[in-house]
Amino acid sequence: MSNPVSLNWHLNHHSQADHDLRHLIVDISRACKYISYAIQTTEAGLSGSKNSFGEEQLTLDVLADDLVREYLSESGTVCCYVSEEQPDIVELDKKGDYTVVFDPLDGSSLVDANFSIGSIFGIYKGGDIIGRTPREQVAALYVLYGPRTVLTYTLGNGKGVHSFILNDVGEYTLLRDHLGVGDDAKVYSPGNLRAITTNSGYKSAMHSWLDEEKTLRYSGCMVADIHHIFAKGQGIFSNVGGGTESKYPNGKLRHVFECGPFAFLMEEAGGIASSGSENILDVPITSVDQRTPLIIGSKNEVERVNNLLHA
Ligand code: AFP
Repeated sequence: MSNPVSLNWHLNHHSQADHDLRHLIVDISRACKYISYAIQTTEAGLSGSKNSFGEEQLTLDVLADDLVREYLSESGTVCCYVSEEQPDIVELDKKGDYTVVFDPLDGSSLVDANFSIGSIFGIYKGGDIIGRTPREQVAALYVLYGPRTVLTYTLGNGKGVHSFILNDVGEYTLLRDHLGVGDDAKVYSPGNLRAITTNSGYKSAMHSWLDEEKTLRYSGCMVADIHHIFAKGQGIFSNVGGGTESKYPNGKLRHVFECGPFAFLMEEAGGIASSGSENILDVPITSVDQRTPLIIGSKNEVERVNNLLHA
């Protein structure tokens, strides 16, 4: 029996990642292995914030943030990072070449329901990300903690999008390589639907999906919902805003940690990500907590929804 392809081998031989970037991605994958284990073994979130001895427990999102920080600190390749759990940019190793942006636990409000959740990462070369765009990422990856744990990464530049499964002995082995997303969508995944009360364009998009009898798949965790598009090779996911008086006028999602990394992965797979008016990869980062509307997935469907949003 031939050996399965490991993540490290794939980064090295297929994607020809440079030495530090390869080690950084492998270090991130290790942190996620422990996050996956913590999700399987802790009762935090499932049982409330106290353990069986009545002691306060760390919530899973704080635990996940600590684990990622620990591995990034040890890697020696990271000059700074930006986490959805931290208010500011955190400086690490002055000699490090990379900035890592991440949401350590996306979908944390779903933990008590035992739904799938995930982690999202974008990697930039150099220090300051303010004023730059997500197109400048040199890698993006996400880990989906579902019935099985799956990691998907890209280095962009035509090197493809590849998925790995965490096996029973704690190794990531190749599941599917060169994931592709076709131009037309049969499946839709509409987030922040509360916006249709004040956004007539979004309401039209929703009605068109119903009229066309497309298939609804929506879990409330964007990692799981966008992974569905990569797994099926088609689909559309949206999270757009309502009027200026609504709770999320720009949609609920963060540009830096959520929209940017997924846009980088989606474009590499042949799909596209839009803010409704611009390619997400070209929307400049003005602050770490900036929100952007997101319409992502099969090209023709994203374009059709953009037109409805502006009609
Ligand atoms: P939580 O991390 O608070 O659970 O939020 C998850 C999320 O940011 C993203 O993963 C979902 O797609 C989105 O929120 C769900 O938004 P709606 O509840 O408005 O559809």
